[in-house]
Amino acid sequence: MNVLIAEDSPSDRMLLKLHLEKLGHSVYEVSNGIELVQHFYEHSEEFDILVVDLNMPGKSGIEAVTEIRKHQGSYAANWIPIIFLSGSDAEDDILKCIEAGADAYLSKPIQHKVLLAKLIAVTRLAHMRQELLAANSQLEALSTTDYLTNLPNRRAFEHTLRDEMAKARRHAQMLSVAILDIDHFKQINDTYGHDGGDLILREVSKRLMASQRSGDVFGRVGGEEFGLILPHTNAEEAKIACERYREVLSTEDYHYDGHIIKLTVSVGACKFDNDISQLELIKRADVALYMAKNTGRDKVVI
Ligand code: GH3
Ligand code: MG
Ligand code: MG
Ligand code: MG
Ligand code: MG
Repeated sequence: MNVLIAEDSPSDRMLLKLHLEKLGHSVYEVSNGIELVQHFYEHSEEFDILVVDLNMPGKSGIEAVTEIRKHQGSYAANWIPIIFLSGSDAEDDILKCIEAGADAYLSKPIQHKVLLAKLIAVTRLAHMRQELLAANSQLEALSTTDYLTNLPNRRAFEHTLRDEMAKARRHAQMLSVAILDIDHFKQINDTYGHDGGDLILREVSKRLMASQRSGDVFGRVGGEEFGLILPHTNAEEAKIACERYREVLSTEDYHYDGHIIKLTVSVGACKFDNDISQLELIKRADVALYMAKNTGRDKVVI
């Protein structure tokens, strides 16, 4: 286990570290409550167990642990096992520590087997937390990834767009957005079946990814529609980038079940302006796409 210990007394800290290392754990040390909160927030998921001294200058163990447990919504913080450490055997102190969010209480001087026993108990909790964190990140991946193409789905795409728009505003940077739509895709489905259509969608995603300009973000935002985020890109550069993606997708034939399939795509793009909303930005790209569709397809309109 990776154990973060917070203890202000250097000699107690050293002793505790020796005990823990003897039991095969990796130890990281801080010397007060302020450092504990800060270090834990920055590396929550790297630690499995916290061992916290009750009395420390600046911020006490109880204050620090109360703060950590209040970090609502973070599984990493809510479920980290915490062992309190104190020179006091007072009933009130034991109760206060557990109430603040500790899972075990250990009095100093440390008795090796008592420490071992408490560690065995909280290691069970630590394993449960690890499973919770893993399940949570799996869920996160599932809820943001399009299962057919493995691209970010619409939700993830819009989330990234929101972040990129905020960045562009904050740093006065260029940004463009595009929607790329396969032309007459319905015909492909009608001719080769839904499986043929699916294969095309996967192949289009693959070719997009293979030709991805560094920093560009793609997402599958509709059935046969892909969203493109082009950071640091003005309208002129967006036109060039989108033309390149259009060409990449339409130059080489696609192959399905012995058939040779040709396709083209239309792209509507739009540059970001400081006072534009996300909805409006997408709408403008959509209007441009509509123009591309109505003026012959197989083109980029910006
Ligand atoms: P346009 O050039 O105007 O874009 O014509 P289109 O045929 O591409 O557009 P339309 O919106 O008429 O048809 C899109 C089709 O995409 C209809 C829908 O059944 C199909 N589609 C949507 N999602 C999927 C999918 O996941 N797999 C497959 N195979 N087809 C899909
Ligand atoms: Mg102390
Ligand atoms: Mg289409
Ligand atoms: Mg259509
Ligand atoms: Mg469409």
